[in-house]
Amino acid sequence: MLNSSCVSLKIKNGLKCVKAQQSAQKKKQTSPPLHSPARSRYSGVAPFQSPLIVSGEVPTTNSATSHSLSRQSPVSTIRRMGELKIEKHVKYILSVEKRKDDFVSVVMEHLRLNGAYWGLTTLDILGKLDAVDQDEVVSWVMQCQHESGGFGGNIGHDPHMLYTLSAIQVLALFDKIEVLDIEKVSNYIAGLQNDDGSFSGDMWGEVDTRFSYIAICSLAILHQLDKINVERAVKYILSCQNLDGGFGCTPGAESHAGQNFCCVGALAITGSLHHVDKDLLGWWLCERQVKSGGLNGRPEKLPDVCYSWWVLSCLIMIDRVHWIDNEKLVKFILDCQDKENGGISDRPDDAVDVFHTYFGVAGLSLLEYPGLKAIDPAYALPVEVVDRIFVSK
Ligand code: 3PZ
Ligand code: ZN
Repeated sequence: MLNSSCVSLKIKNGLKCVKAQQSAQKKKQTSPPLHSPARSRYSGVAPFQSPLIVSGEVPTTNSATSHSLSRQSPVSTIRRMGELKIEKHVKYILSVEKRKDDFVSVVMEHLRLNGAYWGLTTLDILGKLDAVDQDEVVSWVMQCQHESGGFGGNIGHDPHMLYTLSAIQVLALFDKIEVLDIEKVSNYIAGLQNDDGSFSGDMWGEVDTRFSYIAICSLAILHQLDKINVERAVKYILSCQNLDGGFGCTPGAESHAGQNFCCVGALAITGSLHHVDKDLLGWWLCERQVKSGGLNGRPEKLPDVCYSWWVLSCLIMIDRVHWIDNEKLVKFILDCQDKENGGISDRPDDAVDVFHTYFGVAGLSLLEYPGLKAIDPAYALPVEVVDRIFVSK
């Protein structure tokens, strides 16, 4: 038994080396290093302690054969890879926001606060956040708060960590964190930490590394990380890393792309990424790219636009984004657009929704598609919002 696991580890390490060599070669040939703030913030330093990179710094090299895109050279990039229908997507998001009683809204009723975060963050990345009535949104968000301090998915719904982070993120987008009773919200979140360092999602107690991320991200934004035991939280997250390099929702659970984002994001925010084997994790992540250029969430599964975010954000945080073909991924995401009515779907020719529109646009932002605001891979908020939270205080 011992032997077989050693053998499989050896095989994996062997493959990993091949992959690393291939990637290094690929990098030499085509890809200049990138120095944008979104990409460099997490190289081993806790951002809330000392952000190293000045916003607006541009890549020093740029060539027509480069795999990486640049916000500075839109014309050639768009000509080569197709066009993001920015105006159509803005219209689509605004129309979903207004349609409160159709089928999508009925399905989404219980997670409306998540939906608001997806839609509003998309608008902000597209430069159109001012198209919504800020006071109306802020007032509605605050009506979703429960007396416990947590937020429900809609007015009158039970509080849960999932909606509490969305509430905080939406308020951060509008620079309205100050309307919160920070003591109350952060006590709600901190109260959900368990003795082993893990977090439950609500009072009913389901444990999942998703909730570790939500707690750490929320408390970091509120400057209240000292309310929890960060060391134990990190130790718990590390105990969820598997031999294949990926992370699961509890110790021993199968590696999954979404869970990787939560674990890697939480480690990035707490300045703990030096604890992970980045080559091994990077190997699992870059194996997610399939022929069409899209990324899947687990081996043998179909690609899906939302994995562009879960996987790509991790690769950027661990500095391995050059291990996948960026240009093919851009093309896959652009192929998932509804070019007539706006919106992005999970894969080409499926029905669009707000969730995949957000993750598609956010993925393109991570890939530095021209004309989009940069998004932070750990906080999943525009870099300028994150800078406002951490640099100015
Ligand atoms: C979708 N939810 O459980 S859900 C979600 N999925 O609430 C929202 N990729 O059918 C929308 N799949 C669409 N608008 C899908 C959010 C899921 C993720 C499903 C999905 C996405 C492939 C199958 C879980 C953050 C929060 C929640 C999730 C993930 C991350 C659905 C199906 C499920 C859900 C909602 C609607 C329309 C939209
Ligand atoms: Zn999806």
